[in-house]
Amino acid sequence: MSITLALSKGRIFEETLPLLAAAGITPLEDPETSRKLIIETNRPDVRLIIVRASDVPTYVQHGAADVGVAGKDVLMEHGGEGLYQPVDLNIARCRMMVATPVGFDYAAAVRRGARLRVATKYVQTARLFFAAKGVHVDLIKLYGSMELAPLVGLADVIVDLVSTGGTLKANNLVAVEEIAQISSRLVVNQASLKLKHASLQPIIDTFRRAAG
Ligand code: PRT
Ligand code: MG
Repeated sequence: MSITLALSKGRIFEETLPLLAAAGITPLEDPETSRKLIIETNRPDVRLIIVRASDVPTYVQHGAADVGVAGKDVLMEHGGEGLYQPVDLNIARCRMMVATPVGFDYAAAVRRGARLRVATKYVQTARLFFAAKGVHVDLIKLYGSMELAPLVGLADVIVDLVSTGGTLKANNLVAVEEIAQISSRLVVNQASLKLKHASLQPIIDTFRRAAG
């Protein structure tokens, strides 16, 4: 039975390549240069589909892909419904943080019980995080460049991913609280795991060993 694997271009594709290699899977085209969204591999029974990072859980949940690689940030936001998450691949690591302009007294605003305007692409995750802290927030959904929002008065704080910290620094922002450590996970469609167990289990096992 054939296997469809959902990946996003960029860091997830690049960091998954060595894991695919360990499983004897080589893509026949490079998604960075090819315009094809379905990429065949050296194995006639395995193909890749190239989707937006935030769409990977959706394709796998509905069985349009049997397996995929998605960041924990994306999985927290999606909810993980219908997905089996057997392996932390330890790739594309970063941290989800609350960040503010340098000089904004976040701790004092939280103590005061101030209502915070939070700009983020992770509205569900941010909602749960601030609710658990008892902080009142107005959530502002953005699709990118969150770092801009506090600089132009759209928000008091942002919730975004940070790896080197270079983007925050360049925009005079500072991380003030960690929400979660992020890495990418292997996600598997629950029905596929049963129906295609013979083909999927060796891939899961190899990824687990290669991820260390
Ligand atoms: O880019 P696109 O809009 O298509 O989608 P995407 O941003 O969701 O995809 P992509 O490929 O950029 O990210 C895929 C996954 O990589 C994310 O879901 C995370 O799990 C993971 N990851 C790891 C990161 C980062 N590190 C990261 N640094 N994703 C994004 N960033 C961004 C961050 O949002 C911020 O704008 O990089 C910037 C900060 O980087 P530093 O190094 O300046 O701190
Ligand atoms: Mg990106």
